[in-house]
Amino acid sequence: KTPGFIFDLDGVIVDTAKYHYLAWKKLADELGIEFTKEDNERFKGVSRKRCLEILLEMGGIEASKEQFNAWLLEKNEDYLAYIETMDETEILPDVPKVLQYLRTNNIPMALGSASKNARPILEKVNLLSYFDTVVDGNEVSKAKPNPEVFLKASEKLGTKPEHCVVFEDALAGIEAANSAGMTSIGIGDAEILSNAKFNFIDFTEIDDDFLNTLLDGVGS
Ligand code: G16
Ligand code: MG
Repeated sequence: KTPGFIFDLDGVIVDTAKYHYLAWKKLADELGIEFTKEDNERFKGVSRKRCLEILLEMGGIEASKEQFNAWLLEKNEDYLAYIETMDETEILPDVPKVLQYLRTNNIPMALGSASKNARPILEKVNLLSYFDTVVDGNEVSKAKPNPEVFLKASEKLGTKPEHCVVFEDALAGIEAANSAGMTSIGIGDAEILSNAKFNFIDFTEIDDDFLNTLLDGVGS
């Protein structure tokens, strides 16, 4: 049985975390909330709505529903302005190499992201065509570490969860993959992503041999 490969977007395929940070930082400054790059770590893989809830908790700010939604919109408009000029140069190292290898071997591939902007970003960096299906923040109601996003991706790929491999850069995403019963691969700091089945700093460390091991081991 052929395995299904599922990729997170931010932090795995492209580094949009820096743009999310700039947009949250701008809003935090306006609201008089201190917001550092370390704080931004907690926002990785987390839905936009949940991020704003955390930010307001940090500042001890209560907001009406209208105000809350206005700030959500403002953050997203700023974020969209930052990603407006994104292109292929922002793809993380060796990602196309891995996608191409899997495509050559006819491996079904899905995107599994918390972002509602996933599709336009994939279009900008010219990688949309690699994915058989895209499951993003518009389709899921339960955020990572809930496995909903990855279970939906495996369903759309027609591949059982135990035959799926997930590439993730966020702790919550690794937890989601593990509780879905999938093979989790942490991309980034192995100490932070210690519960991943395999760890790599980035895709430059992933070679064809390792991919072949996955193809043999997970699909059988
Ligand atoms: C990404 C980011 C999160 C971001 C979320 C929602 O998730 O890691 O920081 O808050 O998407 O993004 P948007 O505001 O564009 O809907 P992932 O799952 O791709 O890492
Ligand atoms: Mg991510």
